[in-house]
Amino acid sequence: MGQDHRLVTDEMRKDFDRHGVVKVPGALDPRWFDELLAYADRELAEPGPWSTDTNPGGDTDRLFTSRYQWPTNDLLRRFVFESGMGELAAALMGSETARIYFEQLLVKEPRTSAPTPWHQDLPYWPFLGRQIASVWVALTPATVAQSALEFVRGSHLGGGYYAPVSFTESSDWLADFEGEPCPDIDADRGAFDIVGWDMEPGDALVFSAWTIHGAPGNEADHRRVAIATRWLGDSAVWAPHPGSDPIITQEQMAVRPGEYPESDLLPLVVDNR
Ligand SMILES: O=C(O)CCC(=O)C(=O)O
Repeated sequence: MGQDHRLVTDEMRKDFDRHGVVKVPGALDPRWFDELLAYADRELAEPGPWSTDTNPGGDTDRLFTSRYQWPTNDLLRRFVFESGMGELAAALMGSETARIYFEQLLVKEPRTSAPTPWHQDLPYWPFLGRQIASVWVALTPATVAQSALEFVRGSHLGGGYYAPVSFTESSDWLADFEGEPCPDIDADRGAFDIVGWDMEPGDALVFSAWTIHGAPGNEADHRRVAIATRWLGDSAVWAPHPGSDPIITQEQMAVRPGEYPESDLLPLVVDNR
C-alpha cells in the first residue's frame, strides 16, 4: 500500500497500477514556475554537460533536453528535495521510499517538427524493478494535439524491454545497447490503447519506467517546457548494462548488480519506513 498523499486518490492508484500512467492536476506549486522557466532560458543559452539538442541556438525546430544538474545546481536541488515530486512518485509506486536518480529539463521550441520517439525509459537506465517512475511536470501549457506526451496504456505490463532510441540524430552511448526495437506505434496507432492529456502549468504525469510513451513535435507558437524527475522505489535494483546512461556508472557505485542501490549518489528524498 502506498503512502497517503493529499492529491492521490484510490482511483489514481488503481489507474497507475493498471495503465502505468496517471495525470495529477496541480501537482507543482506555482511558486516554482518563474524560477524554473528562467533556468530553462539559461540552459538553452548555455547548455549543461548532459544535454541533447536537435538545433543548437535555434528558436524553432529545437528539441532540447538537459539532465542531472541537481547535484550542483541549488535551484534543482531544492526542486528535487522540496517540491513534493518524490512524495507523489512514492505514493503512486506504492513505495515507502523514493531515491532521486536525476531531473531532466525538456524543451520544445515553437514549430518543432522533431517528435519525441516512442520509447520506454527503463532500458536507458542502470536499474531494474517495478517501482521506478517519472514525474513529468508541465511548466507551460501543452495540448495533445500540439505537443503533449502520449502513452500506450498498460504497456508497462507487456513484458517488453526495448532498445533505447536517441532523441537526436547523433549516435552516442545508446549505440552499445542490443535489443529488440520498440514497436512502431505510429505505423498502426489504432492497434494500441493510446492515451494523453492536455496539460496546464503545474499538472504532472506520473508514469512507470516500463510504460511506452512519446510525443509529437511542437505545433504551438509557444515554447513547451517541462521538467521530469526520475525516482527509485523500495524494490529497485542496480542493473548497469551496455547502453545505460553514463551519468552514474559501476565505478562510482559500491553495490553490485542485483542489489538495492544504496548510495549517496542516489539520495533518499522520501523515507517513510
Ligand atoms: O517531454 C518529452 O517530450 C519527453 C519526455 C520523456 O520521454 C520522459 O520524460 O521520459
